[in-house]
Amino acid sequence: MIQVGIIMGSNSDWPVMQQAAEFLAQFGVAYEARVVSAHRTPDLMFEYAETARERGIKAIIAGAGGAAHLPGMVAAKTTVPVLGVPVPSKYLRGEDSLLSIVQMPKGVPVATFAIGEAGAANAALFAVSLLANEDPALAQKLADFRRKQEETVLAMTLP
Ligand code: RP5
Repeated sequence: MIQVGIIMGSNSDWPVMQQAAEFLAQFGVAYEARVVSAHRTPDLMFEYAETARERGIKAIIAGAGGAAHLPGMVAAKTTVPVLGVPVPSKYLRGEDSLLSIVQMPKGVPVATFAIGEAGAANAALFAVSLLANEDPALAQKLADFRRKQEETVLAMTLP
């Protein structure tokens, strides 16, 4: 059963959002990835958000660039946690995306991550940690991941 939905405003967002998919795959979390645009396919966006909970989706990672309304509008139509990823934009380097996603009015939260690949990766890791609350095996995988990461940094040398 699909546990995490990854959605994005355009297929041009995929090089960034692919990071989220790769991390979820690494942890064995079942996910789907779809293009759902707030501006270009608003009816699909509403349908996706409205049916997410009944389909068993536990978290939605939503990435968009520019006037990035997708995460906020999806959050407005579902109580499934929405994790927003600002995708770098052509002219404002994603600062527009970040500000569009992060400044939600009180009452409809979107957990907002860093601009770009790091944000997509961390959104996936955050989704894993949400799922790990109810899944001890997944919690162990997350602890192993952190330990390996720590070992990698401890082994770093400088010229
Ligand atoms: C947004 O517009 C998308 O999320 C994308 O980041 C941006 C540009 O889309 P394309 O013109 O590349 O389709 O809706």
